[in-house]
Amino acid sequence: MSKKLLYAAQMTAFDKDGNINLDGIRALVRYNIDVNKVDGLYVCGSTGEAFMLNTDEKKQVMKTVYDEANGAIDLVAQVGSLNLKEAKELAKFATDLGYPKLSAVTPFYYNFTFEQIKDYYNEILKDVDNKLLIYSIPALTGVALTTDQFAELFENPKIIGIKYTNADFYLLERVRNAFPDKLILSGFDEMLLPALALNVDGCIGSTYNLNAPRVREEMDAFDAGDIDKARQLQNISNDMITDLIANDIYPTLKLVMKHMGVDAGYVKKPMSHPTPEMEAGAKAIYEKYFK
Ligand code: SI3
Repeated sequence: MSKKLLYAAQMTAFDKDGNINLDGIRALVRYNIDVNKVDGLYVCGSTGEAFMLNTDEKKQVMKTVYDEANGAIDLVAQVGSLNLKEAKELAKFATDLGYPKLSAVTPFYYNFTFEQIKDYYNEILKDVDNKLLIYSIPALTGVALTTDQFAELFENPKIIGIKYTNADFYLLERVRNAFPDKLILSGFDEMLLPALALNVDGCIGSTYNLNAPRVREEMDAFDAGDIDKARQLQNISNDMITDLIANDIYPTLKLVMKHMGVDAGYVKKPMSHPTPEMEAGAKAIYEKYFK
């Protein structure tokens, strides 16, 4: 078994009208535990389409995942929101449920100053007894924290690490070396191998819902020093990720899951519902990489 941690980013199943489908969510959790054998799930993140959910829906997702996992794996609740009151409410909700870790995306859209970002994290954590991973995803938020800024955020002892979804490997090297005791989880699935080389603790990603066994093998090969094998496996994964992105990744993840026997339903609009071409593309991805 790999010493590196493998987390799938939990998807949210919806019906055609965009209502959450709790049975679909449960089925996804079961698959990740029983078949993918992940170490944990990242709940209500980008892959969970959480930025399109209302507060009550986020709570239902968190509770459903928590109940279905039943203590079998680690769980991280992403509670970040532009509505700080909501972020605090979700942090308390997830903590009271029993989530062992929280995460929060850096606040985006309004070009917040670093002082405001720092205040946001400290506020989220003020009234909860829990730990938190900073969710850093500059390509979507426009917020690119520096090593010094991470250091300032880590002054809060409840902030234990970073979900690092960033292609800046110079920064990753700086951050890894500056904070050897922090938990750093790589967020771009297609860049896992270079992130492993920089000594991340593991990974969180959307494509691990489908591809976890291959990724576990890659991390085991890396740990065993078999870099050629790890590179070959990353190459297959990246061919698959390229095909997923070309076919529209969010709906296609769900379409491929269906071929694996898990009905994950639909994505939520304004994301696209599947066209016949997309369905054919998903079938081809399943047959090429998973059969
Ligand atoms: O749910 C989450 O927040 C994630 O795990 C996000 C994760 O970093 C994914 N990024 C996005 C924007 O969805 C990746 O897993 C990504 O889908 C993958 O690397 C393909 O580009």
